[in-house]
This record gives sequence, C-alpha cells and structure tokens, in this order.
Amino acid sequence: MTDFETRLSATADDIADTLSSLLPRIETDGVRCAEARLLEAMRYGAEGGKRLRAFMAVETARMFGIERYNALRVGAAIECIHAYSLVHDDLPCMDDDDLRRGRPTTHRKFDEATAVLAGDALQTMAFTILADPATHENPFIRCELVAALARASGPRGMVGGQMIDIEAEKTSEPLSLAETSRLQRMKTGALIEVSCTMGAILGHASSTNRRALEYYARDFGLCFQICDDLLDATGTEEMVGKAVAKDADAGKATFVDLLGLDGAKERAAMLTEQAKAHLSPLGERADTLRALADHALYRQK
Ligand code: GRG
Repeated sequence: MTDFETRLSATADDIADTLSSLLPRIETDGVRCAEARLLEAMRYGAEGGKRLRAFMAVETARMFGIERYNALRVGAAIECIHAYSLVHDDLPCMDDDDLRRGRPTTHRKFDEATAVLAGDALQTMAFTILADPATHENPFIRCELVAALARASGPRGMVGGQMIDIEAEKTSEPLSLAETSRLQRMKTGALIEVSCTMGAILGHASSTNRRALEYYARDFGLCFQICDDLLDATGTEEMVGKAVAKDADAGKATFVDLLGLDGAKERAAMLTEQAKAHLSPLGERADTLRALADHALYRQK
C-alpha cells in the first residue's frame, strides 16, 4: 500500500468506529429499545463506502494541526448526510435501486417506511454531532459548521440538485452541458466542496487557503461525477457494488452522453490537474489532497 492508501484506509476505519460510537445504541443492558428497527437501519445505511468526503475534511483539518478526534466527528457528520442521501436516492420513488455498496439497499433489507425514517434520522444525527461541544469547544465554530453543512445539503445544494435531476427525467429535451454541470455541482459537488470547507472552518484557515481548498474541491467534485458516469457506462455491477448503465437507460443526461467516452476521460483528467493546481498556496501540506485527486481519477468503484 502507498502512504496515501494507508491514510485513506485508516481514516475509513476510524470513521466507522466514530459513527458506531455516535449512532444511538440499539440495546441497553441487553434490552432492545422499542425503536430498535430504526436504529438498525440507520447503522446499516451508514456502513461501508469509501468515506472520501470524511477523508477530505479530516485531511484538510490535519493541514492546520487540528486534533484528529474533532476532525473525525466532523467527518462522521458529513458521512451521515451522505448516507441519508444514498438511502433516500435508492428508494422506489427515486432511483428504485436494489444494490448499494455491494449489498441490498436499506429499503430492500428493511422496508420503505423504515428506510425513509432512517434517512431522516441520519440527517438530523449529522447536526446533533456538529452541535455537540465535543466537536469544538467554540460555539461560533459549531454554528459555522452547522450552517455550512445545512447550506450544502439543502435546497440550493444537494436536495435542489436532486430535484433538478428528477424534473429533467420527465422532459424530452436532454439537459445541456451547462445545465448538467450545474445540476451535478449541486447534487454531488456541494457536499464534496463543503467537506473541505468544514476542515478549513475547524482549522481557522485564512481566506486565501480556504478559497484554494474550495476551488480544489469544486473541480474534484465535478471530476468525481464524470468518473461516476464513466463507471456507470463502462463498469460492471460486481466492480462498483451498485447497478450500472441505469442513468443512460433512464434517459438522464450524463457527461459520457454529452462529451463521449474519450471526451469525458479528457475532461476528468483536465479537472484533476486543475484541482491540484488550486492547492499551490498550501504547498507540500496539501500532498495528500493531491494524491486523492489522482486516486479519484483512476478509481474502479
Ligand atoms: C435523495 C436528498 C437526496 C439526494 C440524493 C447524492 C445524491 C443526491 C444521490 C446519489 C446519486 C449518485 C449515485 C450519484 C453519483 C455520485 C455519487 C454521489 C456516488 C456515491 O458516492 P461515493 O462513490 O459512495 O463516494 P460511497 O458508497 O463510497 O460512499
């Protein structure tokens, strides 16, 4: 394993442990609580995954000398929002998927109502974690973290992007490249971008450094989505752990449709270089984020 891979895998393990300790307990003194089914579904929905968003927050915070414990709590909150979005995105009223992270989706494993509630509860859990003084002693920093995550995941961010995506499926006119880029920037890009923002908030980063990190994350997020479309077009279900070729079948505009396979690969490579170039004010401290950009470009899942 490279140094980068060791770091990524250690953070994924630490995020799993942090989430496990923060999510509500199913049993107390061997007695299951009445809402145990909800808590099991929350844990199930939050398990697995690459934990890339948490890694971005943790690595950004590390550059500014922040304690790992605090950064992991912020990373866990971001992963709660990400998990909720995937649980809801897989529901029959949305993408209607059976497979996620290589196993049955939450509504398949439990039932639809439980999956809706588990997603809702994972969302509120994210803000419970951030508002807790254990995340940061300074209430102003906690408020800033809460506000940043709420903005990124709300109507002008992830949820707004999801709405545009759903509306676009109903129209016969495919979205243009500009419209698709905006949709993806909201749907997947906003949460990726705020992961660096939240690391920068924790680290009291200067405005120059914070801007550099956000520009990096914006290009990284778009590249990440293009690579997801490439995997959807060329990967297998076994490889990526979820259904493939669904977007094209559903008539969704993907970057592969808009740019062609080679064009999408070229655009992803260009965005990776551009993302890394934004990090120059941070010098060598940002090498792990540079390695992450390269890793995302060549990812297989
Ligand atoms: C339902 C409110 C609501 C929002 C859903 C993010 C999203 C909005 C839907 C996900 C649709 C999707 C699969 C988009 C492709 C890019 C993406 C977000 C992939 C999943 O992220 P990874 O690869 O997942 O980081 P893991 O499993 O590794 O965490």
